Amino acid sequence: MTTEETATAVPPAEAPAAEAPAAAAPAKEKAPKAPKEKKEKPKQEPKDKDAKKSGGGAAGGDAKGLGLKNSKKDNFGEWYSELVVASELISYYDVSGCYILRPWAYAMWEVVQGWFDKRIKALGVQNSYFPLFITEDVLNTEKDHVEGFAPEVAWVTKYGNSVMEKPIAIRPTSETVMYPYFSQWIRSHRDLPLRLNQWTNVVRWEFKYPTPFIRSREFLWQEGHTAFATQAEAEKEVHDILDLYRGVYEDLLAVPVTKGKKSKKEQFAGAFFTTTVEAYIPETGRGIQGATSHCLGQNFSKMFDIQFEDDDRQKQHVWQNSWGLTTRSLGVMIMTHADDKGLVLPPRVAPKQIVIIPIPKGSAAPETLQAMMDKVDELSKSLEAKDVRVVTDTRNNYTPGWKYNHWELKGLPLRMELGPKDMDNQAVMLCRRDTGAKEVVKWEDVPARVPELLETIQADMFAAAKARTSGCTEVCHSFEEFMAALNNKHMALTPWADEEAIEEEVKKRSTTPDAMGAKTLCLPFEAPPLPEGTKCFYSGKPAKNWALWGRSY
Ligand code: 87F
Repeated sequence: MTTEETATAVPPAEAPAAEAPAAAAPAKEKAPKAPKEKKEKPKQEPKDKDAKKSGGGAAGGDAKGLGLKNSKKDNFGEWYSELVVASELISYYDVSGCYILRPWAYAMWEVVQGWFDKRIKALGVQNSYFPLFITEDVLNTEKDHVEGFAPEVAWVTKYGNSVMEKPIAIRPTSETVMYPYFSQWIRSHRDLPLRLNQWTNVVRWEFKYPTPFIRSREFLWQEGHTAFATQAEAEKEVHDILDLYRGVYEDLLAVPVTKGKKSKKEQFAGAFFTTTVEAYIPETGRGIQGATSHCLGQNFSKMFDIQFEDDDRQKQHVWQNSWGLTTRSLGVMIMTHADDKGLVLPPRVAPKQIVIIPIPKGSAAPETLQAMMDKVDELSKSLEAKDVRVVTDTRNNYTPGWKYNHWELKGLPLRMELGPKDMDNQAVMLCRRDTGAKEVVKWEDVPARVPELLETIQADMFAAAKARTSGCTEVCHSFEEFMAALNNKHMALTPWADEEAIEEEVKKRSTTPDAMGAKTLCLPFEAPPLPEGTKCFYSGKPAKNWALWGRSY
């Protein structure tokens, strides 16, 4: 059991809360263009109010008892910045574009890691670790592909007071780090497939406006790098991994994504082809790349001389893939589900899935109080035995109302209340974070009902997000329809003749004084039929496939 307990006794619901203990926030937080973190301080509740009705006021909240000052609908950017700090996911840091992932955020990253790691190992991938630093010479082996990215590479140029003889790059990605060793380790077909992954940080000195999780100069990710004897094996893996990425988003984070291929213009320059999962944020009307799985073909094996001897003793270049998923996934999940009261976490990724809050009467006799506390303990243990992640909040210096707001801000999928009436009825009240729906459950039914309800919440959150995204995707057959969809903050699904020059033109023509141009997010693998004679929405030429377009992050 995890408990937020600071003392054994619980305060009466109708008594004003005592002064809060100091919150963990440091005194000074530099947050360039972002809200300052506030010290957590429980609001005092009126004496005569029932705890269930009173607002309390969450950490960083306002007097009305709402979790956040900004609203998701009216000022999305400010809402998001305020949310990630108030819910204790992020602290701003004095290097611009870098953020501290606090335990609440890191615990979710660990869930994502655990989910994905288990599955790639089942496919035969092994974890390893390669160094953070890259010499200039090695980075330049891949010059053609690095060129476009060069402005983002960070360099170490000094140690102590001395200037480095040769500056050393900090990895923005590890192709150039790993592939020289692939070349050494792969000799014969018996050394294949070689399938490595690493969980690391990377640094890309971006100049676009940074956003916690979504775009930061240092971020956490996994990068998979694999080598095969045949194209068929490599291509199979590209799709296996892409489906795992879909699983991370849809099955774990309850975020709908579209699987597809990147257009030639949008794919990784070093790739033979790039596949992607694309998500969408309705409030901003922008698509966002969730993760990518590349088939590199033999491009890198030719550059890095990675060859094997086949059965006939013939030398052949290996087929390679690379694939990556970052902490951005958490940002997309947060943006998708959170509301004006705070985070709304899908049960499967929530570090804690249910909070149990006792609500004793102020006048309760010590035995009555003890009986309630014993029940909290018993219920908690019975849920933990079912692998439910439980926290009990028996702190006596916060009122129940304040606690409700606090745990709503943190996004716990369920709250369990246990008051004097519930004790009499041998029941608890369960309250859903996603819908606010409440239900009374008998004590004996709790261990079965809670896990079932958590799965229902998970499914309902995904279904709701999927319905929102589907409602924001418009099939367009002309540029006029296309612009109307974009201006409606929607994505456009169009028949497409797949011409790079046209994609450039569409981007330019869809750029307005206050909105960026649209690009292809992907050519979806699942799309409506494309009857013979269907014309490209822009050029009028015969369409080759469907393209999903949108303004994007
Ligand atoms: C930034 C600086 C230098 C992206 C960069 O997508 C190089 C690069 O190569 C760079 N930003 N990329 C492409 C990364 C390709 C690939 N690497 C492995 C992935 C997935 C994981």
